Amino acid sequence: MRKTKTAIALTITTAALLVVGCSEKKTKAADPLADSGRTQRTENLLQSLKSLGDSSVYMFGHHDDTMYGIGWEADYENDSTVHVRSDVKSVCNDFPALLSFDLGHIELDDSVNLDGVPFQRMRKEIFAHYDRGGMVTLSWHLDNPLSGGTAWVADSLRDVETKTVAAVLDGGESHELFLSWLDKVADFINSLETPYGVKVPVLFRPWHEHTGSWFWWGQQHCTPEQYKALWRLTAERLKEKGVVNALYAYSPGTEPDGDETQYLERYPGDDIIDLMGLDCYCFAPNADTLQIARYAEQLDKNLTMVCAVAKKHQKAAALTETGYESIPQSDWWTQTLAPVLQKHPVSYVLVWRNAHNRPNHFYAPYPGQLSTADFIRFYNDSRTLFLHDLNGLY
Ligand code: BMA
Repeated sequence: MRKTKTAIALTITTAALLVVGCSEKKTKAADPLADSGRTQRTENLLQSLKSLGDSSVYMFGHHDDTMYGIGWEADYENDSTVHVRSDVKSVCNDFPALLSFDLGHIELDDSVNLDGVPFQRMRKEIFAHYDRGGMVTLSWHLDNPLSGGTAWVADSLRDVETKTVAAVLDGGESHELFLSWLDKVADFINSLETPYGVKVPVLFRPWHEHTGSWFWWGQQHCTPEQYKALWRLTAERLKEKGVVNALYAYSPGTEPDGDETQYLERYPGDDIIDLMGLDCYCFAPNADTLQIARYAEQLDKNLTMVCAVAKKHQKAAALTETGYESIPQSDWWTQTLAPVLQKHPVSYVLVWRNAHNRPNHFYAPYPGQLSTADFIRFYNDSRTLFLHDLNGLY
């Protein structure tokens, strides 16, 4: 039986109600544009995210949740989305409220993303999760358009790769190629139109963790102006290409260390960004208690600043990525993560993927995993929102 949740202060307008009835699917559902030029549902989702920031509850999210998990991979050929598997669901009998997918390699016209997930299946899962009443976010670990390498700067290509942002901007040698890559992203987001005529709203989160320097768009590889221009180019190109169903998330790493000026150094602007976030991981080999405590402190300090800045800028706020690889602490969910989160008005928390082909690279529990019992406690906490708790996000 599901827990009783505190009432969620979500803004629901009649026009925003999900249209999932079979008969309604046959006709084109109303999907009006708001004054912003985006669909009303997209604006409603933004309002819901902001409302979550005014309440003590937050959504739980998991990357690639329904695509694969420990010991299994979705049958990508099989069309059925009815019996979808999820490690999170196997543990608590509910889907995460938020699903996250990555567009890396869509720019190459590949049929599968950098982690082997077919884009066609991703599209299907996005529709399915929307129909279930859940929310979707998309990240983009795209390759390097200048060197042909990956999103991560390689030592052997460092001389070239650290010039990539300059190269993709207007006048740069990779500009045209990069525009064509942005167009592929726009095509994908535009293609998220249900058979009943609704463009599924998504939260797009490119250029993440830029305060570190491991990605080619990282701190040491471009100036603040270039980074901001990269964002502006992205948002403007998607708009030009007719994208009306995307919200945009800014998600630096922990390097600003609670400092607002540092956090905002490369902020592209209130006219582009809808949600301000933070990527902050728990690095504590062997469940070292001191390092776990340090993570909690770091998270607390950073979220204090991020939520204050988001409030000032009237943006939604979230813990856009977190997790403890392999979750070696049995009560990490309720004793480390939740106590910090409940102090901050975040709209959601997202943990990273449960890789099926990379030993110990998982961030959500699966049946039999050490933290399973604690995760169920976390699930039963009235402040955490899973799929069954949602009602009218759009
Ligand atoms: C990283 C790791 C990689 C993966 C990438 C994009 O954090 O999980 O294995 O390819 O994210 O999903």
